[in-house]
Amino acid sequence: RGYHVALVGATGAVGQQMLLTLEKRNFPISKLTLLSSERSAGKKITFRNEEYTVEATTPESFEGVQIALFSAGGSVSKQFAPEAVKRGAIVIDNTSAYRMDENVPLVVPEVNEGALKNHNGIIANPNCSTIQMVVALEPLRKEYGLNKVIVSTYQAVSGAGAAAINELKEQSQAILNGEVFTPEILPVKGDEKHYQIAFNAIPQIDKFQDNGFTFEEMKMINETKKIMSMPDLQVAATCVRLPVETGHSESVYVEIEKTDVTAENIKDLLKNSDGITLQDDPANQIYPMPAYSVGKNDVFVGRIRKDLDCQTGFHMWIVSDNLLKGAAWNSVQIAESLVKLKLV
Ligand code: A2P
Ligand code: 11C
Repeated sequence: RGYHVALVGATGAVGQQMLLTLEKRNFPISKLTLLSSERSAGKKITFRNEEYTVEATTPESFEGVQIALFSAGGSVSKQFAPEAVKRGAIVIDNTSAYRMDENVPLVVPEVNEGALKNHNGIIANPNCSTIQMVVALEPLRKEYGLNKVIVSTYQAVSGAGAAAINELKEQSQAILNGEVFTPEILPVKGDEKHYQIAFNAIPQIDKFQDNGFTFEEMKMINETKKIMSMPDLQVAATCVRLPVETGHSESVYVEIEKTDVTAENIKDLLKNSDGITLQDDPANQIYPMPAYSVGKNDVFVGRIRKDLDCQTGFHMWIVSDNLLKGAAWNSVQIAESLVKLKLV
């Protein structure tokens, strides 16, 4: 008993975490189809003690598939998600291909699980840095109202895929050995220039847009408004890549509507909110950090404090495993919600 599940991008950094998450959650699977590009076709992957052979993705790969998880880049989703839907599958897409499409729900279950009901075959999983932020913002919106969000991110290289993780490790080793190296992947594989990431910080994630923001920053801005159904929310973002392997961190400044709220009120609220672990005890040096978030599904929040000038302003520090809540876990959580809501 279970569902025929296909995983596109099974060999990638996120795909591997999706497999581990499906296994950990004991998701009901009757048949599993593992897909990649031609490059990895034939590769063996073990899942629940059974060996599977990875296949190259074709339209026919989706025959009989009920749930298709996509994490192989936007162009692959654009090419194959409609093929999967045509054959009766529900697609959970972890790329930016369909996120802003008004016929596609963009879902973080803690925030807008109900939006799943309106799906037309494709459900979009938001960008990793957006997901962890909205999990922390939603309780504030509900309880106090939300006017403004300004976020600066400190993002891990695994967000840019397996090749970027290798680049960080090889560069770090080369620098420690006094060897020369040539950056090839970061900040953006397809962009003209590449910069050292080891022992550095790069204020560019994805390509620059005409308005001076990067695409990653625009994703955080537009996706937040859509997920929270707040088209008029004021949001600004600055996204920075750090030499951290996994775990995105965010410094977030919010202005709420209610005027008599204290930092303690917000701590109490977030402590009791779904998907959040509060780590906020400055006296004992307790705060979230990416290295300690790895392998965990929750969003970690700390450093909550009231702004010194603005009565309704608060600062906080939000950390989560970008491959889990930011990608694999949120996708599998969407699949679990579909089962729970009898939508599959
Ligand atoms: P492959 O191993 O064949 O390259 P990452 O984000 O870690 O770089 O992973 C990207 C994932 O997307 C990999 O599983 C990769 O497979 C897959 N992929 C890349 N290009 C395609 C494609 N054209 N069709 C299907 N899967 C693809
Ligand atoms: C990063 N947030 O850290 C990006 C990766 O839109 O799903 C996720 C890209 C996306 O590089």
